[in-house]
Amino acid sequence: LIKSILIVFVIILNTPLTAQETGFSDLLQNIDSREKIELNGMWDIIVDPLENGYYNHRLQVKDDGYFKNKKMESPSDLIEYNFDTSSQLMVPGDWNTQMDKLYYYEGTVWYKKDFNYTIDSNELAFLYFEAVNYEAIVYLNGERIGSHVGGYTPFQFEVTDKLKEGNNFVVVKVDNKRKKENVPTVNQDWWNYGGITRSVHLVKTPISHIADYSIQLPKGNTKTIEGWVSVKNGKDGDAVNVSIPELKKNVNTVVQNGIAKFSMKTKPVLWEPENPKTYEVILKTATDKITDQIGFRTIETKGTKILLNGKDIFLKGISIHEEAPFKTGRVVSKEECKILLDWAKELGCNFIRLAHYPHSETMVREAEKMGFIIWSEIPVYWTIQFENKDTYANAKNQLTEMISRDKNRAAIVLWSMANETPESEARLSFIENLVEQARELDNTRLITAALDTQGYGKDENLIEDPLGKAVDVIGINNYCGWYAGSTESCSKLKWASTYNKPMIMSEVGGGALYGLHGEKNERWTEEYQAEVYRTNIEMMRNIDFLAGLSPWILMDFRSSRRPLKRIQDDFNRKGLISEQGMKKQAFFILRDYYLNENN
Ligand code: GCB
Repeated sequence: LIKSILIVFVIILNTPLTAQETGFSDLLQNIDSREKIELNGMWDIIVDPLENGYYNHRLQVKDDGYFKNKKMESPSDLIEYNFDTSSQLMVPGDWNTQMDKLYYYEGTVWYKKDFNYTIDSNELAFLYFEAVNYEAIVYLNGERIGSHVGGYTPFQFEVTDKLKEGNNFVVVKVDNKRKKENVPTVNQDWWNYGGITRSVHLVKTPISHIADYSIQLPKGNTKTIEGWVSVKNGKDGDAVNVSIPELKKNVNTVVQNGIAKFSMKTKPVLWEPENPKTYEVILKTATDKITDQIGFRTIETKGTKILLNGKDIFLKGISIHEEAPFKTGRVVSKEECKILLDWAKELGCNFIRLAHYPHSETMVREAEKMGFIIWSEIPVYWTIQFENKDTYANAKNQLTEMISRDKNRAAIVLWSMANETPESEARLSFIENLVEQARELDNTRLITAALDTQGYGKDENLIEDPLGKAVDVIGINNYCGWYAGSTESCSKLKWASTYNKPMIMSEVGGGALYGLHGEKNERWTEEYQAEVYRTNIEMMRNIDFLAGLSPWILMDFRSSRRPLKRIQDDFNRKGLISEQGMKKQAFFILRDYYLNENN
């Protein structure tokens, strides 16, 4: 027993990383395990299409905009807004599906929330937003504390000195106007849901606290758990303890330049779809303690194969948008995540592509528990401004925030840099630079991008996009039988690749209105969609470098590109399941393929 009790290694590695060297900001990791005040619920809102609460009539930024949350003090006061008598919206949530008049709205909405705070001189406080689409300017007690761009990743501001004893108010200017230089750009095939779409917290930490950590197996090594813990407001030599009780491992290390590195020899049971094992990992400093559930696995490619824990795996997947089942709008709860994931399980999947932007941390964690391998991507979608340096900085920031948040999730094996981007020199170097950044931040996972089909309707499609060189796994979006070629032609379509790399058919499919029946050559019928699946599956059986697929898509989702009355009604109908949860015929075709073929 004594032998089996943990051995304490003090490992001070001679090349400590600094916070800068990890490439991440101080974004707090694992906010669920922190003490916090929830700021969810009803927020007062003012819809402001002219941004009257921000600019004066000369279009100069006001210093007494709506963020001041002013109230009339005497009957003669002129204040042309009042949060207290305004409408309200639920946070988390999009505004489009909460208020009829905001269904198509793209612009500014001001959000305000009051909360109570008791000052404690031993703690720091952070306003933490899980996501706001698209641009957020945040004010606390009337003072601007910062801004953030990008609709699907978390951000935070330390606000300790700005909080007051008792009542405080936070105001957020949320703007989802589409702009050419944005990521995504003006053109996207999903609804531009605006709002504070994910949860908001006031997170409390000790002054010297654990900000961030990375704890995973190194590439190709299943016998060493390695990582670092970044400690904010500590000093060199501060002790950090990392333990994994179930593995009887307990390591002491020390902080140098804000980071404590550690390494432990151990043989964890590896995370895999059939056994999504995670371990409780406890991180301690003299003042702080964080607990997380972490899984361990390796992921590599060998020729055209993907190897999970050294074993060849075929990814039986489905693409998913963050669209709420039954009510549409953004997914806001764990229950909604679980409905989507249960459907994917029923379909026989071991893999999900979370398109086209990072989904919520809840989604990723739930999927990990259920054993789904995950592809996670940033919204570098279609023709963004590849020449624009600011656009690059924006994309890079979204990539960094995605990896920062999810780097400890074993379920994520693929970071996707882009979707269907048009070939050009500028696009190539833009995405190559993102790939480089992703590898610098995380050299344990695979990098991919969904490429456009190259050469429709021929007998053979050759994959030769130069971007194929930069990625580990090639994603191909291919719509044989829908956008090009007849359904009969798909079964005969051949594929070749100039790269000796695994290929995932990251999209394939066609549309159908649930309940619409007819001949298999009649568009929009379930029979047509089923035939698309049947013939494309035949095609895929013949691709020897195919390592998986994630057809488009699990459930019908709202898109303003889809106006066809009585069929689309603002929905992309390529779902295998309708937005009301009804399974179409194609669902069962794909399910048979996943359950019955020995891939
Ligand atoms: C695509 C896009 C996806 C669209 C889909 C479609 O290639 O990647 O975002 O929704 O096609 O339905 O056209």
